[in-house]
Amino acid sequence: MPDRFDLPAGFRWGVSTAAYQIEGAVTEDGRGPSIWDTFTARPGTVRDGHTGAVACDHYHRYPEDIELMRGLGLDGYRFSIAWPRIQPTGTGPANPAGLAFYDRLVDALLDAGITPLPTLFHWDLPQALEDTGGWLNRDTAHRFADYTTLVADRLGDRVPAWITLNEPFVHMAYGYAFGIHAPGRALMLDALPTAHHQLLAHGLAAALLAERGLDVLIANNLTPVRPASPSPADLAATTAYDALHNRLFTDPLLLGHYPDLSAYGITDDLAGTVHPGDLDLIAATPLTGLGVNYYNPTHIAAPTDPGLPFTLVDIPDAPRTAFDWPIVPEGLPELLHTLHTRYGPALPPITITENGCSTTDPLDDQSRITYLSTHLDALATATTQGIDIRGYYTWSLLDNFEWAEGYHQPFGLVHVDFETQKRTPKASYTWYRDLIAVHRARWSKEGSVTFP
Ligand code: GBH
Repeated sequence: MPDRFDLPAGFRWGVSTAAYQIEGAVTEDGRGPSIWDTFTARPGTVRDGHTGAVACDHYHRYPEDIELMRGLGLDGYRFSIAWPRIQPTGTGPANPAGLAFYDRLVDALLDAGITPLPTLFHWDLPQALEDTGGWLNRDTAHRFADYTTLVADRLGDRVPAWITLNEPFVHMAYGYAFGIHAPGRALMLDALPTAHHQLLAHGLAAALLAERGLDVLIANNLTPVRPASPSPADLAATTAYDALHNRLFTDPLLLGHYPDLSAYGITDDLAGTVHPGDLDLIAATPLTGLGVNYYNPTHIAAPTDPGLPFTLVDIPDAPRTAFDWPIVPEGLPELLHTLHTRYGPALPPITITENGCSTTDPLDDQSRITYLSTHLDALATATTQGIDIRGYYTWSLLDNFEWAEGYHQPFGLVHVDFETQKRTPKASYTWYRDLIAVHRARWSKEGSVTFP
């Protein structure tokens, strides 16, 4: 069986974070409010009333955090840019202090030999844009294009590859359909236009990035979808869920059209939303790479509630993370094989842009080491079966603000004491550092290094 040391030569090792989850400093240097500042201020939205106001104070402590990254020997760092730092109200000229922060961050990363991989939107929309409808408003896509121009013109000389959006499905579902994330709207299927407007934003931004000679990725949270039983009703429900979760956000990019949601019993609210030419625009700029955030598979059964054509059910017998998410490493190659079969030559090279788990063991996090090593071994089987996978960015460098769970779900290779801001590398940090070193040495010396 291939294992993680068989991942290909040149495979890129990284870690991922996101602005609102680590930066803090939410009122500093002219940053405007984001929908997460508004949402976290509302009682009952986030566990224990936690907010990202201070988070890991990365805005001030980024040099220390980059030292931690240098210690890992990383190739790349995936972080996100806070739109409300660049345009405090989501429109108009750039806030110089906001651009200057990411300028310093990028230069410090390059000095440490780490390639910056920014995500332009990781859920922290400027509140002023939410006030005019957020992603329900088509205009937000055009505002995103303007924001992209400001950032790409400033950093594009040093940042080769860009991720437009993080997990547009989760932003639609959690933010606009169920209301458990910002902006806290519970529109159920009326949230569907936010899918199209995010993809339109991607298409507009992708063209601007490509014009500047920059590589373009998107980070989709994809899941292998499995029927709870082989019954025709469960199979039909599985196809419907797959269309909504996976294909809705990937088919338009790679095939140039949406799945026919109405064929699966999903009220198709996209009809009035998609303008002529939109799909051409969304697919016009080929993705340099597809970012895949993988956490777990999803089991689906026939609907029990008339509103939706499927029900999500538990995966029987799977071990669970501290977050109670099922641990299924073989779901990762399963997902990649589905993508390979579904999209064929239209599938660009893949980068795993997130994968990881929350744990309850603060420093000796053996459960994280097991999670990461089994997923990386599973990933290696897919690379040896002809799937082009270029890199792996684990979620996350630091324990951080885990959205609706506040600081209760630690995902970091590095422990953060949120009273003192002291960073302490966990056992998984040392493990990841050694893995990167051994994998690199193996390929530079052609197999002369072995690992116990
Ligand atoms: C990502 O979202 C985000 O990009 C990141 O900001 C976040 O911190 C990180 O992951 C960890 O949450 O119901 O048991 O099947 C992940 C979105 C949504 C992943 C729900 C897994 C299903 C678990 N996820 N999910 S389960």
